[in-house]
Amino acid sequence: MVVRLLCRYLSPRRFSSAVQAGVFFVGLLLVSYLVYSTFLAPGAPPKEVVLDRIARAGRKPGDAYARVRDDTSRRGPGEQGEAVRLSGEEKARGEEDMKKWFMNVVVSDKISLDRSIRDARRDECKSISYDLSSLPRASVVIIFTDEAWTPLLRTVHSVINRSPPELLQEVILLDDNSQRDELKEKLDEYVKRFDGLVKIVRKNVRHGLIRAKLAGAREATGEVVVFLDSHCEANHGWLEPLVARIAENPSVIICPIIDYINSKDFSYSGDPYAQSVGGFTWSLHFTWEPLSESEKQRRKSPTEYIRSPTMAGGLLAANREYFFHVGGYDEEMDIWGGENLEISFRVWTCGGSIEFIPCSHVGHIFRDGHPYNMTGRGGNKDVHGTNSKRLAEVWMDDYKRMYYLHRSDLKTKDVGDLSERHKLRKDLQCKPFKWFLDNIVPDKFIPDENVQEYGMVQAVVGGQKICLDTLQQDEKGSYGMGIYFCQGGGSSAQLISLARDGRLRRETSCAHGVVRERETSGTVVMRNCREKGDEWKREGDQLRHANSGLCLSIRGIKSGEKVIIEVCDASAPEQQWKFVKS
Ligand code: UD2
Ligand code: MN
Repeated sequence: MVVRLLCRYLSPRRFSSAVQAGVFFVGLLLVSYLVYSTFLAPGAPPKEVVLDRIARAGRKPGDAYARVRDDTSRRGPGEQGEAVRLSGEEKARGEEDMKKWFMNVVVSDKISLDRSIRDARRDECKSISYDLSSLPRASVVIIFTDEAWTPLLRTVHSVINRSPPELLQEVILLDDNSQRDELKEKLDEYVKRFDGLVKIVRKNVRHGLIRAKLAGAREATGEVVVFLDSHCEANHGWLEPLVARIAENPSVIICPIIDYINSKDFSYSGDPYAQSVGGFTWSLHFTWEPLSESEKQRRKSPTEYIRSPTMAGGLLAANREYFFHVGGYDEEMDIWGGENLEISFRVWTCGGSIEFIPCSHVGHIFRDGHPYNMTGRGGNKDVHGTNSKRLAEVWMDDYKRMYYLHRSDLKTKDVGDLSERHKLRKDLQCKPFKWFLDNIVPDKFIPDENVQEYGMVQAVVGGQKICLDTLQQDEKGSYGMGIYFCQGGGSSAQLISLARDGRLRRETSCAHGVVRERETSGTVVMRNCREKGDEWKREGDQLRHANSGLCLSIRGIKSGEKVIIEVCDASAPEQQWKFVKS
């Protein structure tokens, strides 16, 4: 019966022309082949996968891979970006993982590689429509060295699941000399399911993440190159706004908003209203800073890009030609660190810009340590330091002195040949670092410029030189300012400025006088200068705290203890302070 019906249906008389018949039969063959290869062939994937493949048949590589559409009804460990809690023996194994991997791999292994996560975008982003056919295609480069299996593959799955096929040229897995067998043996087999969309490039010499990114970008064929760390999850609609912005302006280097994936329980937290931008410290570390007033004013809509002075480093997208035109990365930087500030200073001063795209979100597992060997070439145990010296020497002009305040040990250190990077800077006719300071980070405090006084703040009592000193307290939080024997040699723990505005401060922390009610002396607490910071006045050699009227003093305190403020006494040697250079 079925056969008879089929024969009748397929009878040539039904076609008005031979061409139509031909098209029909070719189509039928294709569909039968797909049905066979997917349903009947060994290891056939599930039905949804097959239907999706059929729907996409005959298009670009990888299109036959079923992209899992996020499903708010998905349930299971970690679905919807929820935390996974372990107990018993698994919990113990998970805790071991934290020491080895700095992430809980037991938890990761329990979560589907296609897990659902909540859309982290604000509503205004969701209603933007993109003309996919006219946007450039992107190569997504994921670099890794001995990454754990499931976090690495979840990165790949999330990229493929949440990128429109029209925009995804390829995914390049750049293996930076991993040693684990599963990464060497099983990965090639695994990625076959992506039907040519995922390429593996292996380096049999450890490159370090900077050269690894360059190597990945050199393999890329898309007009846009996107870099990701190997423990990310791309969020809904992450790719469209990135490529759209690059299409609009090819000389921008842009970053998605980096959402937080907890390394212990893998919960995903996205902030739709995230408004932080990148900054830096003079010791050349990356910092998060609040959005400046001027940038708030400039932006016309909450979906518009945010100009950022620097970037965190891992997650970025660029027009591939522009990326290389503007100098890629410094090939001589090793293993980890420094390249993110280098590319930031370079792009801004050489005519481009760094932007964050609020409608693009990607989650990243922030780890407390590095699960791989951090030693660079020649046994270098200080790759961040030496990489940063390269950037300071090439891009910061005389302001490199600020870096050497923190790292005087590196002043004479050989960090390799810099001539190519100097030449790049000259060829691109990049602006001086001062331009960057004046125009891109006008609020950045420069401890020795435009200040009333700067140096070690020294009192001499009984022939002994005593200086204000941070006493190695963490400058990130607030802490009581101390005193210590003067160190000389430009020890950064003792360098303090009396700024134009009367604030007694360091790079980011400002001195507050703290006096309890009805008391006539108090302490000096350093807090982030974002909280306004008290005013201090010079009176002769005294330093008077304006609010309380008390003076900075070391009466009755020893080296290693906290400095005080007390009733001013112009004749007390404990209250006479000089800013000295060394
Ligand atoms: C941050 C960046 C990272 C990089 C680094 C500074 C984010 C989210 N991450 O550190 O991309 O800019 O700051 O240099 O902003 N890797 C290699 N070879 C190596 C070392 C690392 O391929 O020799 C890979 C590693 O597997 C990972 C990526 O490089 O995929 C970044 O390393 P990380 O995750 O340890 O760096 P992270 O996030 O602390
Ligand atoms: Mn990372």
